[in-house]
Amino acid sequence: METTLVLLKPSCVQRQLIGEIVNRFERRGLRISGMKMMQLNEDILRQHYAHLVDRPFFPGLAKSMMASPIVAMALTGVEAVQVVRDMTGFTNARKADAGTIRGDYAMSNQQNIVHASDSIENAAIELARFFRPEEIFDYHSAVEAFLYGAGEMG
Ligand code: IDP
Ligand code: MG
Repeated sequence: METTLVLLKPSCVQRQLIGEIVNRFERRGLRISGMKMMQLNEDILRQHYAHLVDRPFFPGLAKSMMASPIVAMALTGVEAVQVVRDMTGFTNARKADAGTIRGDYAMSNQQNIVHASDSIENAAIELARFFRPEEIFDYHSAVEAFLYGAGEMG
């Protein structure tokens, strides 16, 4: 099992799509291991988007991510990092495939509804950035035997 980080961005919260997006992850069979609303600040965004701080669009990106609270989620499942990333779709929502979250709910390269960790290594770093250890719950999912075949859970 892997756990990955998803952020429901202000573009999701403001458009009142929280329930709809959470529902897509639940329907897929991902287990919600942690979930909370947070107000981000410049400090955490400079860490989270360290690969983009020198880009000209960073100030606008940071502003958009602080425009309202966000919802942080920890999602758990077999190969959850790649599964969630595939559900998220291409960064520029106008180029994202229909059927992905960005391809179904967004029109922007920046206001693209969700963040999802892009590797197992980054998922661990990002989960630790947004959650305290006690905010992530390792509970048993009662439907697991019907979500996965024998041996698939490793
Ligand atoms: P990702 O969210 O698909 O992993 P990244 O390249 O890691 O894409 O970029 C992080 C976020 O920065 C994007 O989701 C988007 O909100 C914003 N972003 C990326 N590229 C641009 C751009 O060219 N203009 C404006 N915002 C951008
Ligand atoms: Mg990224």
